[in-house]
Amino acid sequence: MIIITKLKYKSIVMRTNGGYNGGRIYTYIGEVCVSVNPYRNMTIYGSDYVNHYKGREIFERPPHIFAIADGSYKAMKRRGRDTCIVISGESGSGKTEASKIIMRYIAAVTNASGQAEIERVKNVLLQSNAILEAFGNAKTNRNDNSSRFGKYMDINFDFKGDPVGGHIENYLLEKSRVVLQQPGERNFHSFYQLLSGAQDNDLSKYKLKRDVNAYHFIRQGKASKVDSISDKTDYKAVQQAFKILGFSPENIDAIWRIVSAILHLGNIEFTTDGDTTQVKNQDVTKKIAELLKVDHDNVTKALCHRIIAAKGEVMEKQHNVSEATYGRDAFAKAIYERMFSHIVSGVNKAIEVRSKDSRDRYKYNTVIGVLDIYGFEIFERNSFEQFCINYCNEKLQQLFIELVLRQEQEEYRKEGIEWTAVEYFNNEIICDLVEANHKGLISVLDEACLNVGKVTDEMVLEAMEGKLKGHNHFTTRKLSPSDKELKHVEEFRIRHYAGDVIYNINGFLEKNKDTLFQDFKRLMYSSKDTIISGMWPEGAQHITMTTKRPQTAGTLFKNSMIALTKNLASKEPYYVRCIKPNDQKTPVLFDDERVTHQVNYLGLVENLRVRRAGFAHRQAYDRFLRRYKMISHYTWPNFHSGTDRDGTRIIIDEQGFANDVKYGKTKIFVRSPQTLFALEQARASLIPGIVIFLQKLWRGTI
Ligand code: AD9
Ligand code: MG
Repeated sequence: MIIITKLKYKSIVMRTNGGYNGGRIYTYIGEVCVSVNPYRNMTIYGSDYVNHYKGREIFERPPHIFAIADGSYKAMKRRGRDTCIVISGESGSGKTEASKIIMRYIAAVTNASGQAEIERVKNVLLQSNAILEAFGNAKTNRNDNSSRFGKYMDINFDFKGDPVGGHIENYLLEKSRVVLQQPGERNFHSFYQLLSGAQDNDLSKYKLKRDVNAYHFIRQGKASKVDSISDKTDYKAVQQAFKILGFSPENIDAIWRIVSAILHLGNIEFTTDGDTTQVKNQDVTKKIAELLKVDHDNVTKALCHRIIAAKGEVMEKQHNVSEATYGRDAFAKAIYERMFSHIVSGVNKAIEVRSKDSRDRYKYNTVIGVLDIYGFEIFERNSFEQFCINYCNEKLQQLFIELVLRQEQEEYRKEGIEWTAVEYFNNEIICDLVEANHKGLISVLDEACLNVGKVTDEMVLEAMEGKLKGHNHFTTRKLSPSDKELKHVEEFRIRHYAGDVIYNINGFLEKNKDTLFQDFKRLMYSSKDTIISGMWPEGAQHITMTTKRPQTAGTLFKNSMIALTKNLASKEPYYVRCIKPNDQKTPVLFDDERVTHQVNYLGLVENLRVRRAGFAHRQAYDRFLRRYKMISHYTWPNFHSGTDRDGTRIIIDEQGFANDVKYGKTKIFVRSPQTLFALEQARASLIPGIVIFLQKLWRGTI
């Protein structure tokens, strides 16, 4: 077992005595499951393990993520509670794998009666991962299969506790990756899957060569081959999953045509004679027009001009080369993002609660939500995307602090147990730094986006400095000239709960504004392919119609995060905290320093302190007595002389644990896990004798 020991005052570290290296990758702090990425396939998820954990109480078995899945499932089934499992940890720590393990567990323990519709739902839920990962995951320098979107999945259960459907909410896809990748990174897997996996005739239908290096948008990172990934096999799995989810052949074809059109878009070059800008390689725009089923002239027009309406008059404005390149990239990003949302809607259609019957039952029934979102990340160069991702992690951390501490405190109060609060760092101040109205970084960015005059990223940074001077978690070179780490004037630093991150302001303004020229929207709406035109309904708007300024990317994200945390807070939460053991993605290295750092910033130290100051375990008296009554002659085989609480007290006193427990109104609180283990051992050592006793009783020889 991995033991979390206290080192000095503040840090705790996971020791590996037969632990991580011995394959024991899970431990608990209270009922929070801490998971260390094993970086190798483990044989601990098979049906033998499922049976071992099914229906058990959390402390009855060695720590395992199955116990958390089972805990949330039991709460949902027995007590009718909506529950959620929040999986957090930095990039590459194992969140997505954990979410899949949880879903597989739920699939394994449900539908005992083998109903066809429920089998379909389970299959669809499991298969949806292949599709979402193909289009939403990518190789980064932190993780070969990094989620570049956030995913919250609700699974709906009927009154019998069988899954009848679900719903996926996706959060901010990192679409900048479509046009730009850092060295060592890749674009989304889908592009490479298509080139490796499609049959020759399909490739020629999409006008593609098999060679990754032929396409600018997917070759920049110079990392097209990833050892741990087979794009060819994954392509097959995605095609299969599309079919299982009921995507029509036309729909699947439209999706791959869009992917192909994006590959071609990246190869477009522009020329100018000073006055007019033109596409240099019209053979490429012709392919795009064919793939998107739009008029070729309209493609080149949308790329090189924009139509603007001023005072009711419609004018054409030429782009210069850099505007045209900007437009091309914005177009590629936008159509990928729309396509991704279209795919998520398709998945949702396949998993929505179907039969009228189950929809009616669903009204009375419950959900388990599973959250798997991009982890905290620090790159060489951090931009708007990291800013959003890290803010999201701040919000989840805040929720963890609040819920774990609040729940704990509430329980002690309810049960009448004395309690002294434990100090902890509340990261609310960092959330406010990002999201506060008027003064927060997103507000400052939005204000700059609203300005009609020419605003630059540098001006945004100055406005931030003006508003946030003296903030403990924000600094720039100007605010802190002696700070050696801030090497460039365009950088700012946020002191996140998980560490300092230096962001480069360049591009923030544009990414927040997220402008896509109307011309592209109209172009897509004009597609003869109804699946494609259906993705762009706003293209129907006439040019002279004034449109309301759309919300900025930052504000949309902020609002979605606030809604997400509110939703999670309304459910009974279960936590999985994932730890990355090293940066080399290897199963053999347990880097103490890296692990200690994560243990500290994840608030596991405080979590542990709360549990230590409080109680490691609590159990209702009747359950406690049922489980341990055999270890005392006063309570076994029968206990007649008092309440469940009296019986519990007899056992505890007899075992000599009186000083380690407190008696609440309905539950016993046990301070140290050792007491619980000792009780478990006492029970386990008696079981063989009890079996013989019961056999004798059965045979009538007693
Ligand atoms: V990110 O924030 O999306 O970049 P995650 O989701 O935290 O990240 P992921 O689950 O993708 O990390 O895990 C990274 C890799 O670690 C996987 O591709 C596996 O190779 C490996 N991994 C993680 N958990 C397990 C596990 N329980 N068993 C085996 C694992 N391998
Ligand atoms: Mg992930």
